Parts: sequence; C-alpha cells; structure tokens
Amino acid sequence: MTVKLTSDPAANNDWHMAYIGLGSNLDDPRAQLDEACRRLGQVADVEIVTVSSYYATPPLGVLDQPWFINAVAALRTRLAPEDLWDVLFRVEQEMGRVRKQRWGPRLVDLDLLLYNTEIIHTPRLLVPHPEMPYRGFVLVPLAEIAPHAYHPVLQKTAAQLLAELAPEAKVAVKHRGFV
Ligand code: ROI
Repeated sequence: MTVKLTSDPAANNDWHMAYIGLGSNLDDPRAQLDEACRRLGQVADVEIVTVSSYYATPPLGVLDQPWFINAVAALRTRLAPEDLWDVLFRVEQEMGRVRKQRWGPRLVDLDLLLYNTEIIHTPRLLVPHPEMPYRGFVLVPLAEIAPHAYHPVLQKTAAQLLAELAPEAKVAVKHRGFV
C-alpha cells in the first residue's frame, strides 16, 4: 500500500502504473468504453498511457446475455489504490451503471487489475483482481499492451498467464470497428 508522507510538491513525481479492465454489453458497448476512457483521462492525477484493441467476448457467468466488448487500459496515476478505485466506481455510477443481476449485463464495468506490482487486501479492494488469471477477456487485451505486466501473487507475466489459459477461456475476437 502506498502511503502519502507529505504534500510537498517536490514529492509529486510518484507516479504509479495501473491496469484497468473495461467491459460493457449494453447500449452500444464500444461507445460506453470510449466514454469511460474519456472520463478517466479527465481525472486529475490520472493519465491514460495505452488502451488495447476492443475485443468481442462471449459472456462468462450468465450465458444468456449479449457478447461483451472488453479492453484493458494502462494508466499512470498519482492516486493511491483506494482513491483510484473510488474514481472507477464514480465513473461507473455517473455513466449510469445499475447493479441488477450478479454476473448479468452491464453498461460499464471498470476493474482495477494491477497496481504496480503491489498485493492489496482491504475490505473494498483486492489487487491483483482475483478473477484475472482465469479470464481471457482480461488477459488477451492485457497481454496485447503489456505482455510483461507482472502478477505478484502468481509471479507470472500477463503473457505467461494467457499461455496457460484453457483454449475455451481465450475466446476474444478483435473488434475491427465495422461489425
Ligand atoms: N463476460 C465477459 N465476456 N466480459 C466481461 O467483462 C464480463 N464481466 C462480468 C461477467 C458478468 C462475469 N461476465 C463477463 O462481470
């Protein structure tokens, strides 16, 4: 966990790397992801470094729902993990996400996947995201933009986790923008 020791502006160059998973399967999912990225990019102390391709992925959990569009964004941030999580939650809420059904359809879902190589367990936050190693819809876009991103619990890179994933969990079709 990062602890802010001082408000001295000279200490302000402590930027952290974070990876965010984005998903949507309602109301023009690609536009939802565009909008989520736009909003994240406007947050003070958050800079979007890279956004992966958008991938069409079959739903995991409740199967009887539309395919998702998923992506991963690499961020540079001065925010502490809990503050970044608050930002993700706020963007979800402001974009009108309503949690109706567990594992059900969603307008926009923003997950904090990795924060530096820290292991964080607080009542609200588990980082690395516990489901990340089993989800092709996370690992495919993550390995695209950051194959060397490191999972500090499993001590493996994104590329290694993806290589170990069962083929049926890897289904993620790169979205070329004309479907
Ligand atoms: N399935 C896919 N393909 N993509 C998601 O982002 C996603 N998110 C979820 C559940 C409902 C578990 N399934 C998903 O939260």
